[in-house]
Amino acid sequence: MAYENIRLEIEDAIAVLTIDRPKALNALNSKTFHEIESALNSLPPTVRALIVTGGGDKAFVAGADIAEMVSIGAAQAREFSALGHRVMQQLEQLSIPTIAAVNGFALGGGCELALACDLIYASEKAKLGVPEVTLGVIPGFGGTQRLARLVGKMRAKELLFTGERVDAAKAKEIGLVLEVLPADQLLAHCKTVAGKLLKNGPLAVAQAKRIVEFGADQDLRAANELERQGFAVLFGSEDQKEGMKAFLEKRPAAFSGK
Ligand code: DAK
Repeated sequence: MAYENIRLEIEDAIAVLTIDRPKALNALNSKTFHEIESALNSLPPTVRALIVTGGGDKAFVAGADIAEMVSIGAAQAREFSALGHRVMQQLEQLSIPTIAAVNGFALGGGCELALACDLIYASEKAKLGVPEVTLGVIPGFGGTQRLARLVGKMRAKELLFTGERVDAAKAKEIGLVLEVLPADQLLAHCKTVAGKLLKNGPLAVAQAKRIVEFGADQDLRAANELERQGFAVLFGSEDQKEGMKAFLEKRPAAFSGK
């Protein structure tokens, strides 16, 4: 399918989704959100990891599109926010692991997009932040909640109240990104990480993701019950038999995802 504001490239089991509107530093307008939604819906089952990055050499995503938002009213804002939430949740709930390759500015909605991914790696050039208060608003795509859950309430409040950007090193220090890479190595690093995940049982990786995601919002007892159920379900899979047999036979496992 032809897209205007994004690119979806699939190399074997890894898909790379590039938000590609460099003239607006890849800002997210409604059209871009609809294209992301449709790209995510179109992923074939052979894809087992997704990398999200930004087109051009400056930005991952510089935010929601301010030009589109400047004159909207409350009703449209609610619609736009609902669209953004839907897409972020879709990304968060994909059964495959997702990796944000933050190659430049990840501000506002761009930071929220990275936060909806499972793993975040950044280039040395990256700058991250949630500057919405400087525009008289707050993040509208789940960023307040995902940020606080990732870096803790107080760090999140500091970023949200000041609207200040942090560089990649500081982002790593506060746990907002996992690692910082030279710009020309970022994508290759993300593909290497994706490649490692691909060696593992896909059903097990999907369960681990689901249980961390859903468990994080529940009390410990309920979350542990989720883990027990997920653990048991995997024992009905061919992958569990194959993984354990392969170990005992001292050979690499050949997982089928069944
Ligand atoms: N939206 C639209 N256009 C953007 C943009 C954005 N977020 N960011 C940059 N651009 C455009 C610029 O307007 C400029 O366009 P032209 O003037 O060339 O036409 C072009 O991209 C290049 O940008 P600059 O000339 O500004 O580039 P610089 O290198 O000088 O500066 C920058 C880079 C990233 C520091 C700067 O562009 C910047 O500060 N951008 C805005 C960053 C920002 O504030 N992001 C947060 C956006 S607000 C809600 C829904 C959503 C949200 C909130 C509520 N509800 C519905 C309730 C979320 C809000 C946000 O994400």
